[in-house]
Amino acid sequence: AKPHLAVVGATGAVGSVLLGILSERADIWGEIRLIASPRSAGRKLTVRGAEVEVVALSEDAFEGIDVAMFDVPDEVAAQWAPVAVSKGAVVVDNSGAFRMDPDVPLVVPEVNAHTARVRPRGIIANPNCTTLSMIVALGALHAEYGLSELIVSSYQAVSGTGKAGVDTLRAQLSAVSGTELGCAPGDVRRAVGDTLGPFPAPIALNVVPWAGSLQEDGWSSEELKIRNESRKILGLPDLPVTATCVRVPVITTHSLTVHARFENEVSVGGAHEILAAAPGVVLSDDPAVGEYPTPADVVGTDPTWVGRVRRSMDDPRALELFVCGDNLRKGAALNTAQVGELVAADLRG
Ligand code: 11C
Repeated sequence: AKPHLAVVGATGAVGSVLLGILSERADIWGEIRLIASPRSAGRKLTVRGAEVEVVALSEDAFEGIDVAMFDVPDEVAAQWAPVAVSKGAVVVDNSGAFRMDPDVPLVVPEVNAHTARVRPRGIIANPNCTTLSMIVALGALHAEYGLSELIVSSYQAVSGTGKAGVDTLRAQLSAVSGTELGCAPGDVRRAVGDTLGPFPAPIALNVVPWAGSLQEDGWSSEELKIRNESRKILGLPDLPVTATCVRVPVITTHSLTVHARFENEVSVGGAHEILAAAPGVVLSDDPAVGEYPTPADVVGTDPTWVGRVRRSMDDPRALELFVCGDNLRKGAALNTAQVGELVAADLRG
């Protein structure tokens, strides 16, 4: 029999992308039950071409469910994932609640699929979208060259903060469009007024060196997630990792510049071969004809796109890369769907 699936948080930004992805991929599921907060219960959403009524989150909602995909805030996942497990489901959780728990695997199928089989708590965690936007490409290079240090900067899209971020950018873009704003000190701030939404500074005509919450010594939570999650996924607990996270006026698709140092000497030709052959990666690297990935071209696609591959001028063991990934697809919903498929295969034995 086909396993039954629950999507918890079906009405959210990632949840709705997930329903689209489940409708496009091979149909391995029996029932797909849609679960959301009581306020969304009764709404009808389309999945696999059919309308399905959303049910309210409750213990009973997990009755008969084999796999539950969670796309909800950390505190909701922390409370309800164990409930789903107690009802017999394996949970694939896209929140930050369980990622660093040593008894919860943090899985990216192209990089560490084998870790999904050992899940003492019945929970598998899905990484943060910024980590996910680069890790498939890095995993492929690591497998060949042995990663020894990572320095990254992110250029993160506003949909990483959900609908509020997207609405804020759209509102601010209309406030500044067709004007001369952006050339005099303070004029963008005056134009956007108090419509900052989830951002600490204007996001239209601007870049903001901040994502997430303030942690010790001036680091942001997002920067620490990149460090901790990359180490766990790659199985390199002592890997030196430095990240600087920046929000940019892009709706969807995170980008990163990457300085990756390896145990062994690298070459651009070798890196090209590895990346071109890596499942889930597209190499787009011919600057002579303007070929490199940009969010405008990558949005809506599944792979991790890599361009601007260079060997560091002063270090024959280091590569510089520019990487883009759709933060709502591979960065969230697609990886969740892929991990769910691994679990389903496992359950079928
Ligand atoms: C952002 N990466 O772009 C964040 C959103 O830990 O899953 C995802 C936060 C998380 O703001």
